[in-house]
Amino acid sequence: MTTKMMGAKVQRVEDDRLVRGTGRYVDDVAPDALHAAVLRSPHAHARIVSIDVDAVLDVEGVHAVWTHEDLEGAMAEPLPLLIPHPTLTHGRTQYALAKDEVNHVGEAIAFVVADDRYVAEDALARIVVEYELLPAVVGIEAARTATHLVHDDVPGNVAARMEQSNGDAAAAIAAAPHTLSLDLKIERSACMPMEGRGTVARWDPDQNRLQVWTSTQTSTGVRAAVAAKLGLDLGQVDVITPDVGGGFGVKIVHPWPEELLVPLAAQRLGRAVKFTEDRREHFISSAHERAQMHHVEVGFDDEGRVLGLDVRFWHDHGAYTPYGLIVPIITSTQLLGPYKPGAYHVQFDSLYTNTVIVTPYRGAGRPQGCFVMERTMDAIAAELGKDRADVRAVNFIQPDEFPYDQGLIFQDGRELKYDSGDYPAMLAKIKELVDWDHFEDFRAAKAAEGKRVGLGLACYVEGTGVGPYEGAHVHIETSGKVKVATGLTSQGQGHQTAFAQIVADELGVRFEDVEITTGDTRRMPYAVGTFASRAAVMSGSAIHLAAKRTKEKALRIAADALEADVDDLEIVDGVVSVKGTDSSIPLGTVAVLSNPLRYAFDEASKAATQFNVGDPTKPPVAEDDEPGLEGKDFYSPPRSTFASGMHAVIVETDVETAEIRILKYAVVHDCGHLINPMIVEGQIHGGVAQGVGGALYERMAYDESGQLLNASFMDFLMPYVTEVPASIEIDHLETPSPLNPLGIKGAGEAGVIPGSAAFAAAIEDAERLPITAMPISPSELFALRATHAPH
Ligand code: MCN
Repeated sequence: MTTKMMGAKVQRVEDDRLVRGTGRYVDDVAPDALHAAVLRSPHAHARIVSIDVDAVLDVEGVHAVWTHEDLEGAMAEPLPLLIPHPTLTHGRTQYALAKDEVNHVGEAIAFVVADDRYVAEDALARIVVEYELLPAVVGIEAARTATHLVHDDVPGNVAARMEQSNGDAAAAIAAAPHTLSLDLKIERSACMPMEGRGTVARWDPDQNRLQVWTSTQTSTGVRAAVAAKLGLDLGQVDVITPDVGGGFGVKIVHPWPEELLVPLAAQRLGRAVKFTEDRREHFISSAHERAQMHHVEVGFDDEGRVLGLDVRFWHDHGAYTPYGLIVPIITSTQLLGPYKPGAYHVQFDSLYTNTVIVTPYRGAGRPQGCFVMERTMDAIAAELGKDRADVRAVNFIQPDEFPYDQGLIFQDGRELKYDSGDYPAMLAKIKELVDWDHFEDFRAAKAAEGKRVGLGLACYVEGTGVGPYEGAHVHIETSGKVKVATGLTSQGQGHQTAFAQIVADELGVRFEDVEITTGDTRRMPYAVGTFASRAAVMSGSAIHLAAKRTKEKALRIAADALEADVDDLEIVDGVVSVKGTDSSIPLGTVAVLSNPLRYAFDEASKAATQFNVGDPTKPPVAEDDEPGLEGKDFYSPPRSTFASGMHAVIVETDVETAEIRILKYAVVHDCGHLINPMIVEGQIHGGVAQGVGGALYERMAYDESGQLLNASFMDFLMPYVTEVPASIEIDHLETPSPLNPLGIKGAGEAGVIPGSAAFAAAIEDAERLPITAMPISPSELFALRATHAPH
């Protein structure tokens, strides 16, 4: 019997290659390419009076220098606004190269192509730009006062105001026996993939075709943007995404100016052209996220049951809104987590500031929402003197209440309806992992040693597997090897392994015989992309369906060859056989038979032999089938599926230095049926590391003039292996999703979501001080101690 692969802890097939340094990234492509470099604004807000590029043209080795004036047609128009929303009345996007005005330090102004990067950078230094400086709007407070405007025609710096409600929250709060209000803040941060952005393009003048290699989360998105902006047919553009050294959201197609300028340069110059982002560019000209301020009003009963919840928040959107309102909408809808408040009202303002644009960063608005909801739960427990886990439990949606409708509209425009989950069971598991009920004994023992410890808990849900669709193509070769293509891309999630597991199970072939290709529009031109923890649900389901289709075809052809009934056949280890007999045929031979060249199967030698005189009245393959042993299918979900999780952390806060040490980190996670628990746990580890960064270290330190003061790894504190918990205890719960054939939910972002909420709770528990803003550093904790009496 073939071993069942779904659910097995299979070692990732991609790692050997990547760890040995034989991965192939965009920068490895086309070593003969010309190099591009970008002149970026040194000012946060300025009008461009003039740009003089004359001195550049004399530089030896320079092939092109462009400003906005050199762009034509659609390239001279602003970049697309990807996800428009009716409430986004003042959406703005940047130009590929700034026209008239710059709105953040790092905005692209001029583009140089030269023999190499050194020449290109030297050439940039010769460009003279005259600026008229304008006042910079930095931070949410400055944006709200609207003393100065980022965009002249956007009153109050408000890109959009949006509200949603389920019930009358104000009335419920007014009538509640207890009320509280909280002000909560999360600072701006960003993802830092090891590989920055990068694009290479080559124009083939004979075929009028463009080939683009780009480090992206969506090859098809780049293809569509490049074709539209350069006035080409989709069929003239191939986008290939080789290995990607991390994306974490920043590589979802924007498209980035360089992803358009590089192909244009390749087309205009007839040479391969390359752009590779450096780390400083990543800080000042890619994207950030997280910065939000929230005001919460909550009304609750004696048990801590939330009767009414009103959340007002302000989202720092940076200089432009390429992604519409996706991040604050996610906060506003997924903030509710596993809970069912009696009534809920939420309103947010999305504000422009003269800082780097905001696009989704792993978790995308959920870490903020989770922070708000979980701080609220802790505040309720403190107010009532109740156990923090008990307060959560009385607010949980119960297992028999699914599907549960939160009465809101999700970011995909569909109803916010949770499909499945078991939050009470999850709470029981996480309590066990950290010995919740005996924590006071632990605290007392530590106190006796003069140490201060605290325990924090945070719960969340995550809408995953968002549509509209993903597809897959499965092809069985005559060798019996199975080649599978799906259009979304991989940034390190282990798709080649997990998807091969799905194929091996469905087709009955050996895992080793399956090869997965992602992110190549030549193989799969129709696809959406890898973001929003959607690959497992979307491509996983499509691959399963395509494999099923291919298997059915294989069985039809094999039945013909073996003169057996399809229902009597089975495929094990890549061999089709008549159950209970020794009559069999390898899948590779079935592939041979599927060829219209009309082969015959020789039962004695178990080989396919070609003959030319077969019965011309008989179809080459089984009735109604197309030739070739392959199958294609697409999967489109009815709505998102809701994964969930709970994290608990135990910290020690140094009594003298306020240093925060992690003593234990535990996770219970439910992403439905697990394809590969080892991969999911790896995803959780990575997410927790980013959660630790967001809670304790990472923030973008802008000064008042809009200069980013810590735009390097010397100054921006990312947790190293020394700061991440050495061991993270993980337990799984599997409540299958009824929305897809494999019963899976996404897992890619889960680890990061509750980080700030859990650490804030643990530090508050250790210190008996209100923690209302994250991240928190030892010096900030130290200062808090000085200004607050412990509660
Ligand atoms: N998986 C599984 N069983 C499940 C669910 C998922 O075995 N029930 C596996 C999947 O097969 C896949 C991995 O877990 O190999 C993550 O699956 P999924 O939740 O579908 O997430 P995506 O593959 O769509 O990845 C996107 C997600 C996001 S949104 C960000 S941001 C992120 C993340 O993945 N960026 C990453 N994880 C990352 N990991 C790496 N190494 N690099 C990034 O840039």
